[in-house]
Amino acid sequence: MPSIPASLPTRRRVAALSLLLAAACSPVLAETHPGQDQLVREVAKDTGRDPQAISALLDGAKKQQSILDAISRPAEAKPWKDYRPIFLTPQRINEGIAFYREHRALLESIGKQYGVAPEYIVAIIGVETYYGRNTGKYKVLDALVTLGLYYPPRAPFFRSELKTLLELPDNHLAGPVNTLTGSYAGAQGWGQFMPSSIRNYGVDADGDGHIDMKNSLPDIFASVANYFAKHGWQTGGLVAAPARADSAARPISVKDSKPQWPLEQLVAWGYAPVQSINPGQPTSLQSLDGANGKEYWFTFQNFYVITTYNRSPLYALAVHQLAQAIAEGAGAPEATQ
Ligand SMILES: [Ca+2]
Repeated sequence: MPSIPASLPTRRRVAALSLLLAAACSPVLAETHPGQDQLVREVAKDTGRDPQAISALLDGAKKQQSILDAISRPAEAKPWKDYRPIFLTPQRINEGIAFYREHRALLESIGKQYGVAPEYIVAIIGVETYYGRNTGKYKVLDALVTLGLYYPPRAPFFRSELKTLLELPDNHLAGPVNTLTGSYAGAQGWGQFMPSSIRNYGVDADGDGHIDMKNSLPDIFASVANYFAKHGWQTGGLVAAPARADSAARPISVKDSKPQWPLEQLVAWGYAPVQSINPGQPTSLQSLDGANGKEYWFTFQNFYVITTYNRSPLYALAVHQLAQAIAEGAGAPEATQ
């Protein structure tokens, strides 16, 4: 509370004091969600928007138990042999090939512009949303309010995403904030971008002044390509390649998929490439339980980039294999691979 200058005449001091008291004593409206008022203050300060309008938006959001249940479920720890068949189905491959063919000109032009092989753009949206079919049924605002304000284990991350959502300019979203739908984690559109990814990597590729991750294919393709490019995708670089382990191969476990040895080091440890690869190529290794036993994969920078989209190496390998199948089926240009 600000102090009242002592130099004011008494009458005015009394008036000022009663005003302050009135402000202090006015009934505090209970917030709909814990921490809502503080969040509203922050968003209003950052954006200059009307706090009442921001608060009204949040008042309309609902904490949903189904979202808390979904995020609390133990992480799927499927082995590769059970994970791969979910994504590498004939239907998903064939639809990917048809999708690539249908949008070939746009995909290849955007792929070229960003230096990203277009089949990986298609594979990402194929794995994330089945080529835009399943973009999620949860209200994004409910998802981020629930996880940002009612789920302490991940609250810092999701509260920050909620704040970003509330601060995004209108022309970064597919519609009014309270109408958006997405995953239980608040990811939106064909590429399932979180609000911070829309802010940092979203692209208005069709030039209509609007980043629309749900209704504009140019925006969707370019945003995914831009995400990859900004995370270090190497144009024409390798993603993953099968390896053979000899019986004395040194067991390798890696913390993440960042390439950390020249290929020849892994060769010295007992892993041999099946195809010809530059011995100096920065490489990492994945050992997976495949349908026919142990599988070994050399992985490279572009594999690591896919894991920045989703940290699971199984996800990255599924995207890679789907991309390869689509490229082969659709006759993607080798120049961009
Ligand atoms: Ca646009």
